[in-house]
Amino acid sequence: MAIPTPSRQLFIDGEWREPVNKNRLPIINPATEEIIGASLNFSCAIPAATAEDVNIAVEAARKALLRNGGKDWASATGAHRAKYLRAIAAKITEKKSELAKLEAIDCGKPFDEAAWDIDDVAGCFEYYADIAEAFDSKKKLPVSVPMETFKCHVLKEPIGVVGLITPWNYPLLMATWKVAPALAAGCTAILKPSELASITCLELGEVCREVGLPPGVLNILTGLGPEAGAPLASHPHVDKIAFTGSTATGSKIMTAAAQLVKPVTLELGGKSPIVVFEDVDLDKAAEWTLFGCFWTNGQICSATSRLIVHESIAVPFLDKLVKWCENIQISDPLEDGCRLGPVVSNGQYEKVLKFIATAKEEGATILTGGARPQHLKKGYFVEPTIITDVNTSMQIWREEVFGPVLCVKTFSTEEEAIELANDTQYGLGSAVLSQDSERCERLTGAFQSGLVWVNCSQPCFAQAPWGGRKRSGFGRELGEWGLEIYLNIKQVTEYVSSDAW
Ligand code: TXE
Repeated sequence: MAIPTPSRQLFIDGEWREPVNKNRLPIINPATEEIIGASLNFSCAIPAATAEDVNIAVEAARKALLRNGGKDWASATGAHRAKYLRAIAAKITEKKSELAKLEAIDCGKPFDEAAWDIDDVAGCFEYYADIAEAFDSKKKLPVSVPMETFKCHVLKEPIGVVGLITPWNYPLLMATWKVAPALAAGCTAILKPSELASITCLELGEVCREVGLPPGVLNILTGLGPEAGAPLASHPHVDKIAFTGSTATGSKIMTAAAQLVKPVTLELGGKSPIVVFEDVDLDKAAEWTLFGCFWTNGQICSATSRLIVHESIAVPFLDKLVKWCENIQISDPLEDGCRLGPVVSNGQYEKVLKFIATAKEEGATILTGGARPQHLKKGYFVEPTIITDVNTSMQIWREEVFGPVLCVKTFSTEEEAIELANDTQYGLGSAVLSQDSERCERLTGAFQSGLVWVNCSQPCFAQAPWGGRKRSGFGRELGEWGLEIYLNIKQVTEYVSSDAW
């Protein structure tokens, strides 16, 4: 079984380096509540970077961006950058099983889901290798202007050194959604993964070393948010911040960036609806509903965690959901057949149980689940939970839980369904399940969200834009849009007449 060596350090300027203050943070397996490696007689711990390490990493990234002698990352050809992105993809595929195991023990997601994630990581690097090959920052994009005495064109150039701050629910995949397009665009980067799940991001450093990525192009600093993330967000030589995480932290990052008028993109929380009409096939609809909410142990920013179901099918539909929930295999993520693992940490476990307790106090009914599964005495496990008798002022309807908890409301008319779906401060995803394509089209237009799923929930492709509205943030990752957020647009206008001005 792959266990990270205790010797991983911060990855700066192409090398492993001890953090300046030599501090480390223990990492805990959420399925056993043990420090990872404890049974093998060592305690695996991640280095805890601080502002001093951030300064060193930013300097390395700046040097790599604009090294003298034409060997810099920013002005290299797209084909040159693509070569490295492809090599990273190939190495990740080679290490898939090891990386999936590390992901599963670090953040608690079932091994099979972690393995899909690693496939997606390799796919995303491959995709941005293709994009990098087609992208040329020196290409003049003509702009037609109404005066013949002037010629105008646009250049799309890398934005510079970027800070990438990422969460724990898809540790390596969320990092990749940022690292791959940033590097494809010609930016150099400092990645700060979540302190709750950093191991696979450190392994990405090893992959970069093995493929010979030029020093300083990608630097990886593990550590706490306020100690390592905040100095990165407010660093004067970091040109842009891309963040995925909570709305509260996103707001802090935006405030810090605003002091320097630094661009940010934010992918934040959600409370996405799934609207189920009376004409669905109940089995298929149940599958998408459960997958949409409980995948990754319910810790997905776009989880469709508010079920809005037509009143005429509510009883048989909920019966189906409950039966399935009661049969799901909840176990150590590495056990064969595991479908639901633990949530990431003790803090998250307590938070989820508190949400359930508050829902009960506010008068909701726990239809199934609501507690730790009885057969598991250790680990941060929560049963898949379905909550009914919910009203729209309850916390469980309004706030993101980030755990395996689905809350339910019924509707009678399409207008009511739309109103309930949009009754949220968030705007990341929305799903509609119905065989009536015109109805699906109407809901697609009415949903106030950046993503819409029709007759499904959660599929995600490297080619298609991802991002939210309202308090779910702004900016789009993935696809060609994911490259644009790492580019500056430069207007060049030339006076071409022989007449004196
Ligand atoms: O998130 P944070 P946490 C939601 C989910 C969860 C809650 C809290 O509801 O229960 O957030 O999780 C770094 N300056 N999501 O506390 O704080 C931090 O180190 C700069 C939704 O883990 O947002 C980590 O790398 N950086 C979400 C990253 O921010 C700071 C996924 C995310 O941590 C910082 C995760 C600071 N002041 C949680 N403070 C999604 N949208 O997918 C923290 N960080």
